[in-house]
Amino acid sequence: MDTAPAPIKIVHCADFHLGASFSSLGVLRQQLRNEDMQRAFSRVIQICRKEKPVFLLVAGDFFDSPFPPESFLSLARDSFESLIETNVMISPGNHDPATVGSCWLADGYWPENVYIFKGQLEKLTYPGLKTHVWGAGFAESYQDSPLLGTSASNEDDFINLCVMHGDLTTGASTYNPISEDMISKSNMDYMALGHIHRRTKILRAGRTFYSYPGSPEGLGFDEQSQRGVYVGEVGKGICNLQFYPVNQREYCLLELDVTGLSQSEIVSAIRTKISGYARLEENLYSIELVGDIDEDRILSPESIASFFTDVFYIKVKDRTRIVSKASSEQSLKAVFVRKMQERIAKSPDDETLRLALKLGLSALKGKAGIKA
Ligand SMILES: [Mn+2]
Repeated sequence: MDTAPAPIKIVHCADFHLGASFSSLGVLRQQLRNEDMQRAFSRVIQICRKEKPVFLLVAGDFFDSPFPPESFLSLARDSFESLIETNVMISPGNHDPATVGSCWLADGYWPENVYIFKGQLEKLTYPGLKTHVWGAGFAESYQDSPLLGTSASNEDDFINLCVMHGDLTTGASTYNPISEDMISKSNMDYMALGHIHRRTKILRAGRTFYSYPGSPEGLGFDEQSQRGVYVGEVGKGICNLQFYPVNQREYCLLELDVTGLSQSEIVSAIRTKISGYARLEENLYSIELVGDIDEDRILSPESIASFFTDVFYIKVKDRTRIVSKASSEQSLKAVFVRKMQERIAKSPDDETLRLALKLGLSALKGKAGIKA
């Protein structure tokens, strides 16, 4: 009599983007962020050494490009090779597709325990584990037609895992569209997905569990909070995965209403806000100053930021509204203020517009050289 297969241990990661550029942070910090990426990846390898998963499922965009820097390439190869008890299953994504000449197609480069899905859906069978591992990979940067399709349906008593990079959507996508309906019809036990950088919980469609673990190290201020991988057991109708954080730093996007505050009050309000973070010196902060500022006040984001040399990175952005008594008047000054505020509203990132408004106001107020 057939017995149900025993649950198996897996680690699921995605969207490392190793080799990504952090040039907006400056040369020194870019180098340090590269080291962070290596350390976050090495954390995952440490977790694998300790937990000894049967499969490490890598759901795409492992590298930021199909031609990654040699340092990341050899780190990946040597690390994977060291996991002697683990099968590393890689599904290339839209950033690191298995194109001709890509690292994924390099002859004899990857160790024996690494399997790379290079295109359409495939199935690998592990009879001893009563497990099938399905996977597909991007062969180009775009993939309009679903790689999952309907061919995956399988009714046997094996555990069915699937690793894939794709876009969870109800409509079309150029990044391998995957709908809940397709997941539900796939009859997989677990789908290890990548592409969406914000972590999901363990979700379920029909009898299929699925998740996006998100990027294990944040890549920008739209990738906040703790980040990591999923670790645990999956089986027939069983999915018991835990989130393990591996990120080295956190991106923190904060907003501060500075209406009525002096510069020193702004500085201490920012200090209070960031002191809520456990490793506050390690993080990257983007502080947006909002609220109303009187036309006579000069707000200097650079000078405010200079009070925080103890943190890894801080950027202070002026998003305040300049309030001028002239706005309600019928005068040249009033027209100038209104026109400038319209332009600032359209391009809030353009610091020169704010400066132009302030300089214009002081010029109009000063009436320099005009005799009464
Ligand atoms: Mn990605």
